[in-house]
Amino acid sequence: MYRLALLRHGQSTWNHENRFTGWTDVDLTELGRQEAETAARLFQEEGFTFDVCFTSVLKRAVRTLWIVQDALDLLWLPVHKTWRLNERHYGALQGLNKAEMTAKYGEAQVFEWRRSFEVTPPALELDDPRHPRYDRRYGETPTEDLPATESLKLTIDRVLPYWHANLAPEIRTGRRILVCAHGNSLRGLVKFLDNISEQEISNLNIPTGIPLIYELDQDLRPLRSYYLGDQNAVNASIQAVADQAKTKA
Ligand code: DG2
Repeated sequence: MYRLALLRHGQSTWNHENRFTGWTDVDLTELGRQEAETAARLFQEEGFTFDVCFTSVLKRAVRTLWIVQDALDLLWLPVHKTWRLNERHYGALQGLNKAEMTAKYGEAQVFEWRRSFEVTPPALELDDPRHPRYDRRYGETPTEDLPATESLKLTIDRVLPYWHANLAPEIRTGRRILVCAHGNSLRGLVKFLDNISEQEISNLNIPTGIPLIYELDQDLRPLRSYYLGDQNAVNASIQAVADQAKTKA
């Protein structure tokens, strides 16, 4: 049996301000840092250690990983960073407040933007300075691969090749891997691993800073998956993500 550890980064400044974030490179809040510390403590208490780590090229995930590695005295581990684990690109919604968008466009529209499988948010213009083609960290990435918006489907289309080419082979060698990524890049991975339908995936939310463990068989099919820590707190955090776009009553 193999074990795979997934971790969404701790609370970011834009999670805190309730803004669509996507590829915007915001940092962790103090609470986000504490969440990463808590995740590390849970790993330690449950006897987890790692041989290799994977993360996105966005600092909220990278810093979460650093905090976990530091707390586990594993700063020496190899770390692979890839844009393929980045958050789903939220297009022109990036920077906008989720609850304000609900007040303006209604709950159904915002739910569709956040949780439908195939709908893409309005795209960034090609000449928008926020377009990833102007960001040097994506300099090695073919321009046609760089999104100006992404649905969950499109996110999965660029996460899965990385799973097949990098993550799965690493797991098969027996190395214990930690993947520190984002709400939607992880939803995409979970959809694939658990074979969740396009309808059902709308109801799946991943909380910040709580380790999600998969036990996998020889063919990397899930035997079981579970969050570490207090399950009431886990459920409350999942609900908070689901409710993020609600307008204040
Ligand atoms: C959030 C997810 O991404 O937002 O881009 O706003 O995981 O990087 O904080 P993350 C964003 P929702 O899809 O849950 O609205």
